[in-house]
Amino acid sequence: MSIASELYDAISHDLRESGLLARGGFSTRESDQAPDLRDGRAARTVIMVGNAGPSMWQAFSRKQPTDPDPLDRWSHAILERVAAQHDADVAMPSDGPPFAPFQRWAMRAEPVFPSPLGLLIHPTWGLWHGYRGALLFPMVIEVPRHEATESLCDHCENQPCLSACPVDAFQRNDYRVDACVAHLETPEGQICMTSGCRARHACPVGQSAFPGADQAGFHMRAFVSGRSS
Ligand code: B12
Repeated sequence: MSIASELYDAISHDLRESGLLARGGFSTRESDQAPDLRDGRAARTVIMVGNAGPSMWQAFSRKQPTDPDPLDRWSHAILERVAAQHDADVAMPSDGPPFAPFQRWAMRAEPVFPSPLGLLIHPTWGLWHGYRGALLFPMVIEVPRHEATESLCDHCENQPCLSACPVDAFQRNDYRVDACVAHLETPEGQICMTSGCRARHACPVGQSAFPGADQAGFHMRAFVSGRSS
């Protein structure tokens, strides 16, 4: 095993106690629009950090932070700590506008594809996963390779995600955010608020990766109150 993959493994290991996952990475090219590091060096490798399954929520809830944007701040602190150990810098998905193109980076890092909802679909976790940040490195690091595959959505005949929303907020290539939020503020919308987006639940892939009502409710409340994710 090369030193470079040992570094990737060390980062995965450092993240694990916080329930976060190293989710692949890539060597940058101009079109990635990766920002420079704070000290001006160019980012040569990006490693994505994210969450899937219950582990992040378990670690986060143990801390019970009460500050505003608690999950973003908690994630940021963890990423900064890991970055400091490995001569890296941090990019956060919610920093902006302009936002860093996290979904495009994610597609470079692992086999995820745009679903009809706009969210990326993962072959195991379906629509139940997210990105908490990215680590930017000034050197080239060997990262896990992923085979070229195709999106599971290409073989999904009925695309139930597109018809599950009670107010048809998701149309192909269009997400009517105002209709979604207006519904979430009604009594009928409380089922989506407390147990997660119906359209995401309708996807047959990764149903067992649903993180649980606590976490889903947290994200929905954050989305409605700040229109953030
Ligand atoms: C602004 C934003 C929103 C806006 C607008 C989304 C939109 N219509 O584009 C609002 C506030 C509505 C939103 C909502 C949500 N979002 Co949002 N959002 C973002 C954010 C911060 C910036 C997007 C952007 O402009 N990027 C800039 C462009 C240049 O980057 P890009 O990667 O090339 O752009 C891609 C996206 O715009 C995407 N896209 C196009 N249409 C849509 C529609 C939707 C619904 C989404 C999510 C993406 C999307 O296609 C582009 C090409 O790949 C990203 C984080 C980030 N930095 O990317 C999260 C992000 C896209 N959101 C995310 C999530 C999870 C959500 C929510 C599901 C949150 C929740 N409740 O749990 C909700 C959706 C509501 C629901 N029903 O549940 C995740 C998606 C993860 C994934 N599996 O793909 C991201 C990556 C954040 C994260 N921390 O992981 N979001």
